[in-house]
This record gives sequence, structure tokens and C-alpha cells, in this order.
Amino acid sequence: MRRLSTLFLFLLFVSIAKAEDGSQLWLRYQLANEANVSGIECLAAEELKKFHIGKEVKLALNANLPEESYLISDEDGISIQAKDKQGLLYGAYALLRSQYIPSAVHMGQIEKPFFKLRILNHWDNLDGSIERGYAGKSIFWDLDDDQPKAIDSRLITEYARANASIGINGTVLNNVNASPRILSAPYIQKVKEIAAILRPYGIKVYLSINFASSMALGKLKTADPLDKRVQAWWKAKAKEIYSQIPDFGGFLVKANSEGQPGPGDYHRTHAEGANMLADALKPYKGIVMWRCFVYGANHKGEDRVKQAVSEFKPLDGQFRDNVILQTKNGPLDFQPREPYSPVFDQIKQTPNMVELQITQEYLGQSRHLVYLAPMWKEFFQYVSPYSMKGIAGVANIGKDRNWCGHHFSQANWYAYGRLAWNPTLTSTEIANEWLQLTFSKVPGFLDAMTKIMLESREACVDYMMPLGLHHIFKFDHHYGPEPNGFIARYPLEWCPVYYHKANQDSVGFNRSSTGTNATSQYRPEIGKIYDDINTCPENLLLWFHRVPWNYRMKDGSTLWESLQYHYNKGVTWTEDAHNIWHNKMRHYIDQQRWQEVDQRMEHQVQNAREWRDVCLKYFGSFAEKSTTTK
Ligand code: GCW
Repeated sequence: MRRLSTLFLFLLFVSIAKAEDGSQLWLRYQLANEANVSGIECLAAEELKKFHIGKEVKLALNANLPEESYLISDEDGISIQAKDKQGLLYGAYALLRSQYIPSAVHMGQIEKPFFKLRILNHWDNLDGSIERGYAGKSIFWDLDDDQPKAIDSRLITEYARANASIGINGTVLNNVNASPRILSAPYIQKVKEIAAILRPYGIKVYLSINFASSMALGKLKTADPLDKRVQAWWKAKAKEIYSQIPDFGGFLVKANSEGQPGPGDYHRTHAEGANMLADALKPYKGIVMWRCFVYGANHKGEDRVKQAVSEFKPLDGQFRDNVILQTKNGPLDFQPREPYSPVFDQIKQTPNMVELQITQEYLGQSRHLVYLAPMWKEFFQYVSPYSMKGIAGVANIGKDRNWCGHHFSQANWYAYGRLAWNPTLTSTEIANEWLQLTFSKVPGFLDAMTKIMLESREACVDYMMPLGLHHIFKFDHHYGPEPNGFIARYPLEWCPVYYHKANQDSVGFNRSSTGTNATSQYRPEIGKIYDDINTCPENLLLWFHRVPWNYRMKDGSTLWESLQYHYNKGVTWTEDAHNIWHNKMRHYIDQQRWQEVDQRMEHQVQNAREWRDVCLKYFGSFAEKSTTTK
């Protein structure tokens, strides 16, 4: 008996201690012994043969089902039906998930993706670096050279599989700050090879383009969208692309934004620019995703958060039907908390899609455990997913062994895919699924870590920029705090002091009707709430209002006391979360991942303290002197 239990403990230890490096993501299925799968020969069948344990599975096509959907039933064995092979594949992954999480399959119900376009945006440069990437080099590109390096097909296949397992069906392979070279023949050849790997997984490729490509590549003297030679150049380029990649998805465009060329260089509108590209892609059913992230060009001097509406609202209705406007969830730039972008209220005739940022540019990068689903769900509370054609997520994927740098950052990739499939899933459901698939089902682990994940985004807001503070990040790399950052030679809109304007009396940006009136860009029922300091949610107070240091918050504390409370609360949270991980989670999971997460959480604690100390010192230097706090 004694020997047996020792053996049991030994085996348990060995299984827990088995090193895992995170490379398998949420797909850590044990190999099955040639599972019994019949029907259509396809990738779904291959996956099931490898990993499905249990009853026979039959795969069948059913023309009556909607595209990309699947129907799983369990009557004399399990069957998966779908209109197409892509649907069968999605069904297969759901079935595999259900081996761990029985509720992952609803027998007898048709499951269909919510958004038609579920796209990842890679900000990968052709030299292999990744803008705002924190997990190593690009999995697609290497040296920016006339002749691109051979692609790593094994890695790209794994990438395709991971994406298909959560329903992602499109990917933009290069940075929106795009090199014209991506459209040169050797690169198109590479894109073709990548597309061939992704195709069986139901993933289309798209490219970011540089608006001035006709000059850089085509040797024309102009990129004016109304110039016939420019139009002809793009038409020929589209033809060339589609002759190589018949199911190519289309273009993503950043134009006249942060130094990128665009139609504005020729006094043409964004609509004229987008339509020129749309016309070139139209014969092949390609689309243009045109970004609304513009500021500092036509509306210089205007409150930056207002500029997208000022620019695009007058153009609403002027775009071709294969153009979609792609807008970041918030009106500024992927801050840990922003109100939603009013573009979604104002653009009514042109299709919209939202751009979320999976890579944690302003949320601790791959050093902090911050689970982003609650932030995205917050956005959907204000902007209905029904009003959108698609969803894009700026990827956090690189060549790091665990893909995302931080093991917990994988959860954000996963959550993005799951929400793109079904935005009504809750943050808790997704966290729970992901934890079970990626780490452990044991309740002691699952409950503690679900709680930590759910609280993590609010904690990050607390230790970085509570109560509506924003953009107080260190210049350029956006990692640490720099509330005093004001470097006059940079555009005003990049300087933290522009966004909080702290002085001895007060702090905050007056965007109400007595200030820049940004509140007027919202639909009236929401604008009214934001406009009035008494009804504005306190978590956005300093975003919309300029507030005296002795202002009484709803709980009776002064603004300055409240700010201190939030910064401290955020730091305490990181300390508690780290203690839990360090002292209690170790025995539930493998040593390698435990240790790697542990180190990062320790770092998160230090960085949170730095945020608190720097910010409270800086804001305190005004508040403590303020006559209004006395
Ligand atoms: O705020 C900025 C980021 C840039 C990014 C830009 C954008 C790709 O700091 O790195 O450039 O947003 O979204 O275009």
C-alpha cells in the first residue's frame, strides 16, 4: 500500500514536473490511438484521427447549413455536419475542446460565427522586426531584401492550426506602416506560399499597402488616386496578385497618418483614395479596410480624440461597397481604458469594423499579466457587434517559443478569437476555458486564476492611469510612466502633459461642452452622461473633465485621495496576485511555465510600484500644494 502510494506520488510528480514550454498553446491534446473517423477526407478528419478519444465520429457535408457553421449531434455515434470543409474543421476543434470542457459543444445546435471577418493584423516589418511586438521576431519575414528569405512552413502551419482552432479566418501579414516592397514580385511569391499553407485552415491573406507604392515600385511620379496612370498601376497590381493568389482577401491601409502617404498628399479625400483601391480589387471580390486612425493632418490643433469623426463623418456614404472603415475601439490609442470611439456613432452608411489591440502596447507589453477580454466586452456594451461587419485584432505573436512572450498573453489571442466567433461569451467563460485547456482543470488552480485574470485589467488601469488619466506613458516605447513628459519638439498629441494638464488647482482634460466638446460626438443619450461631471462615470472622469483636487468623489473622498487610493490598490493587487502564484500555484502546473510566469509577475509588481511612485510624486507635487486640497 505504502509502496503504491509512493509510486502514485512519484508519477504525479513526474507528470506535473514534465517541462512544458507553452509552444502548444491551448492545443495540448494527447495523441489518440487512431480514432475512428469516417466520411469526408479533410483536415478535420486528420485532426480528429490524431486527437479524438472515444466514440466514432462521422463527418458529412450538408448544403443547407450556413457558411462556416457546423452542427454536432450525438445519435448513434457523433456526427459533424457543415456546408464546407472549414465548418467541419471548426466543428472538429469544438469537439476536441469538449474532451476537456464538455460544455464546449451544444449537441444538435447549429454553431455559426458572429462576425464574417475575423482577422488578425500583424504589424510585422519585412526585416523581421515587429512594431509593438514583444514576443520575438516575425514568423513571416526575416531580412528585408530584394529576395525574401524562405518561409518557415512548419511554424506557419502551427500558426494556422492555432488560429483555425479559435475560428480566425483572415490575417494581414505585414505592418500598417507598410513597406512598398511587399507588393514586389518576390514578396508576392512569398505571400502566395504563405497563403497556400493557410488556405486549408480557412484563413485568407490580406496585405497592408503603402499608398505611394505606385511611385516607389512603379516609378510613377505620383500616387494621386485620380490620376489614370496610378489607377492603371493598381489595377495591374491587383491582377498580378490575384493571378498568384486567387482568394486573396484585400488591402489594409493606413493613409495620411503618422507620416504615411495618402490621398491627402494630393488634396484628395480618404474616400477618393479608398475607392481607387476598391475599384482595382472589385473584379476579384477583394476588400479595402481603410483605417480611421488619423490625426494631426487636416485637423491640426483640434482635440486629437475628435479628429477621426471630423475627418470621416463628412465622407460617410461616399465609399464603394467593398470598403470597410476600420477604427480602434477608443478614440485615442489603445489605452488601458478609453471611452468607445464615437466613429461608431457617427458613421452610419459605410460598413465599420473594430480594431482591437491584442499586443499589450500600453498594458505592460509581454511583462504584465493583463487579460483583455473584460476591456473588449466593455467596448461591446456601448457599440453593438451587430453594427459591425468584422473585427480585427493587432496580433501579439512572434517567434518566442511560447508565441506571445508571457504565457498568459496567449489568453488574449485566444479570447480575441473566441469573441470574434461569439461576442456574447463572457470574460469568465473564456478565461475558464483557456485555463483548463492551457494549464489545469483542478479547481484550486482554476478558481484562483480565473479570478486573477478577471481582475487584472482593472488593476492595470489602477496602477497606470486611474480615473480617466491617459497617455502618461514613457515616450516612444510606452512601457513605463512619464506623466511629466513634454518634449516640445514632438507633436503635442504625443506629450503626456497635453492629456492631463495638471496644475495646482486641478487636473484633467475638459472635453465637455465647456471644453473641446468631444462629448457632442457621441450619440445624445451617451454624450449627455459624459458631458455632466455628476453623471460621467468616475473611471472616465479626467478623460472628459477638468477637476479640482478637492472635488468630492461619490465615496466622499477628494479627487487627490481617490487617485492615491487607486494607485495603491493597483499595486497591492499585483503583490497579492504574485503571492498567490508564487506560494499556491506551483504544485498545480509544470515547473517551467510556473517559473517563467513567476518571474514576470515579480517584474509586474516592480513596474506597478514604479508607476505608482512616479505618478503620485508628480501629481502630488501639484495636489499637495493646491489650495483646493486644504
Ligand atoms: O499609436 C500608434 C502606435 C504605433 C502604430 C500606430 C497605428 C503601427 O504607437 O506603433 O503604428 O498607433 O496604429 O497606426
